[in-house]
Order: sequence, then structure tokens, then C-alpha cells
Amino acid sequence: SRSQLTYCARAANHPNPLARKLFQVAEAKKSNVTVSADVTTTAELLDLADRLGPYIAVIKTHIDILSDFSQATIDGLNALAAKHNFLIFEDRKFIDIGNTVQKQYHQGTLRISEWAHIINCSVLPGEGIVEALTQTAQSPDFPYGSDRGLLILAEMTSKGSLATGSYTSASVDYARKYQSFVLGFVSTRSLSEVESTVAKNEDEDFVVFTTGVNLSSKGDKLGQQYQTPQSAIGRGADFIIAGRGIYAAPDAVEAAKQYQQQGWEAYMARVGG
Ligand code: BMP
Repeated sequence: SRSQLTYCARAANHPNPLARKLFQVAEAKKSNVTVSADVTTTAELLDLADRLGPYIAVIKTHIDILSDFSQATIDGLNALAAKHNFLIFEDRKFIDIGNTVQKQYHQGTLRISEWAHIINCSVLPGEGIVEALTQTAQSPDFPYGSDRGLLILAEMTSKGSLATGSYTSASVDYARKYQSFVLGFVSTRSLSEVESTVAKNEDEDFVVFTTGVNLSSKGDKLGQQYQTPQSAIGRGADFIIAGRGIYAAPDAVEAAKQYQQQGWEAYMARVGG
């Protein structure tokens, strides 16, 4: 199955340029770690990105939690992404009618399209949200070409999550329908076997990002539920996302190296390397 292929093989065959780049970065850095850099000032964010940069494939931001977002945030992130060869994922979780999300994504206060290679959305509003974001990214005057992609939030790690069943299968439907912009899913497992009303293309290769990864905790007091890198990758994660497990560790750099090593070993075991 797809999950037994190496990142290298998937990079070679993938039709989407950003998916190819993701796999190439993972392979080059021997890292499938996405750090969720949930800090609240630009200085902390850039400092974390610079120190962890060598060990991660992707940095995930919640740009609206920064108390001092400005052009310096954008410039700093872009410069560090180039310096350390990582991609930027803004975890904005668009969830609105098409006309609104187009304005939230492109231009607006946060200018997300300017600096985030990867964005995500919920399909709660229906197919139109995916259609709208795809249309914006593929319009002739969109300046960032094919260097942008979308993940569909198909499941959530919080206790009692309602992102299950028909919501999750609709996520797979829309991923299949808008494959030119949809890179894959944020989910807790591979979704290629989930029932979908849209026929599966035998060559399809959705990228799976799994949040809620932590080596030393089972959850938090607000309903977060964790699994280990081994468990996430065994269930089909291609990229593991860890926040507090890394940035709140006594030594964030040591923690990033540890997640990198464990994530890579689990991947190697999966592909039989
Ligand atoms: P932490 O590893 O510190 O629990 O952080 C998890 C990160 O992943 C947070 O940024 C959270 O917003 C995000 N996240 C999640 O935890 N579960 C989901 O289902 C989807 C998420 O984006």
C-alpha cells in the first residue's frame, strides 16, 4: 500500500508539486516532524523556528495567537523557512462560506497566502469551502503559483470530537474531487479505506498529518488525547505534529531531536527499511 512506499518514491511520482516538496524535505532532513509552535510572541516563534529548524520538516503556526503579528513575523518566518528548508503550515482551520474563506486566506490582516505553504479547512460548511479555496489558489492572478496546498481536517484528537462518520467520509470525497489543491488530511490515521461516494483513483496519494503526538503525556486537562510517534506512524501518519511535547520540554532542541529520531525509525520500520 501507499504507506509502505518511501518518501523518495512518493516524491518521484506525486503529481502535486508541493507534495513532492514535502516528501523531498522529509527525505533530505530525515525528519517527518511538524512542530506546532504555539507560542504567543514573534520573538519566541522565530527563536523556536531557528533553533528547531534543522530537525523539522514543517512548522505549524496559529498566527492569530501572536500578540504582535506584523510584517517582521512574515519576513522572519520566510527567511527561516529558506535557511532551514522547512515548510510553513498555518493551522487556521477555515470554516465558513466560500466567499468569506477566500478573503480570510488571501490578503486580509494576516495575509496567510503570502507566507503559508499549507493551510487547512473543515468541511463542515460543505463542498463549497474546498471549491472556494481551490479557486483562489488557482486563479490566474494568485501570485504563489503551485507552491500552496490544502489539508482537510478530517478528524480531531479532542475528546468527544464530532469529526467522525459522514463528516470524515465527506472529507475524503472532497479531497478526491479537488486533488489539484488538496494535499491530504489532518487525521489520526490513513483514510484511503474510508467509504467515499467518489471513486478511489488507484494512484491517489494523500499526505496524512497527525496531531496529538506526545512522548510523555496521554492528554491534557482540556480534552486533548495523545498518541506516540510510533502509534501515529503505524496508523498511517506521514507527518507527526507535536506541540507541547517539544516546545514545552525542558530542552526543546533535545526534544525535537528525539521526536525526529523516533518518527524516522517508525517510518523506516513501516517502509521496511
Ligand atoms: P499539543 O501537541 O501541544 O497538544 O498541540 C497540538 C496542536 O495541534 C495544537 O496547535 C492544536 O491546535 C492542533 N490540533 C490538535 O491538537 N488536534 C486536532 O485534532 C487538530 C489540531 O489542529
